[in-house]
Amino acid sequence: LTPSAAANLASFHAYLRSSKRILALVGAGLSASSGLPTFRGTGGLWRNHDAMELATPEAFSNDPSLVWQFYSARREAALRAIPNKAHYALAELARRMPEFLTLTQNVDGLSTRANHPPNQLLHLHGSLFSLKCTSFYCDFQQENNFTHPLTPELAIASEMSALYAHIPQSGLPHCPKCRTGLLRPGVVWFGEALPWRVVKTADDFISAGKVDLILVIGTSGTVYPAAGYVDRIRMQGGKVAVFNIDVDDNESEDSFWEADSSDSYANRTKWTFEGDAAEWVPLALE
Ligand code: BJW
Repeated sequence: LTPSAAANLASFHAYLRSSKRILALVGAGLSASSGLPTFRGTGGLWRNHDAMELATPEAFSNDPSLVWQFYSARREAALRAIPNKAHYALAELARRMPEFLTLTQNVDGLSTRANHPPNQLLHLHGSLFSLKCTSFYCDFQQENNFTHPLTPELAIASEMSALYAHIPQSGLPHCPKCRTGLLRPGVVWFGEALPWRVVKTADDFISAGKVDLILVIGTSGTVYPAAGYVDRIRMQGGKVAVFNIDVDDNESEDSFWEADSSDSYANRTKWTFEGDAAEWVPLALE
């Protein structure tokens, strides 16, 4: 470590030790070193499709075969991936601190697999391994379905494969309850509400007392309402620590971590740890 990096880390450690209530907001960069691609920037394309254009209800209704192949490939990649040191460090912090909560935007299940205490882990954007029936008349929902592939036809949708073949509706996952509805992944697409229970639990945590610190790990902070938690904590007087491989890039996009110049408000982005989250998070949380 350079002397300035060591001083930054020491000042963070001192504040961490004095903090009682801590939030972590995590995103795709947390799982990057486990080999899972992020959404934006390099690696944000799947077979030449912008991942953002596949994560919408419109994309699913226009081309469920394409969208299911995207999610099937991601289920496979997530099942093959293993949690990294940052997932474990967050799980460990949760065990040490009862008033610590991780808000994850990730749907890959890696925090759970790192034994993060489940009552201190909120999945803002659902899970690749949840399924829901799309029929208006059916309420079927299922969690922790790790079957892969979900249908024999979806076996063609491997992360490795460059092939794209249209799968007729009959070859896509169907609801075991109503037997007619198409199933969809239990993730939150653009324009959809986040699970209310999850939002309520996060809100209750924030209103129960001042959050001293928010750890912002591997997220571009461009997707709301998740990104809004950073400002909410800052407005309460809490401090912000950012862990990102590319801090400059995100600043230039007018992201939240170097809020505008002048006041003490901006000063509340206190620490930036530029580099791989899998390296910095364990060092910072030890
Ligand atoms: C590393 C690293 C390494 C890389 N180490 N770092 C307010 C203002 C403007 C717009 C809105 C607003 N409120 C709502 C909206 C609309 C919309 C929105 O936010 N749009 C913006 C794009 C402008 N939001 C919504 O639609 C949300 N719903 C909603 O608001 O509903 C309202 C409603 C209420 C009541 C009824 C009905 C509706 C829903 C948002 C859902 C987002 N879903 C997705 C897909 C999930 C499923 C899937 O996985 O396929 O969630 S989109 C995608 O983005 C995914 C992610 O969780 C999310 C965030 O991305 P993340 O994790 O930050 O990844 P990246 O790739 O962006 O960044 C990675 C970062 O890691 C980078 O910074 C790298 O530098 C860094 N990095 N390697 C450390 N090794």
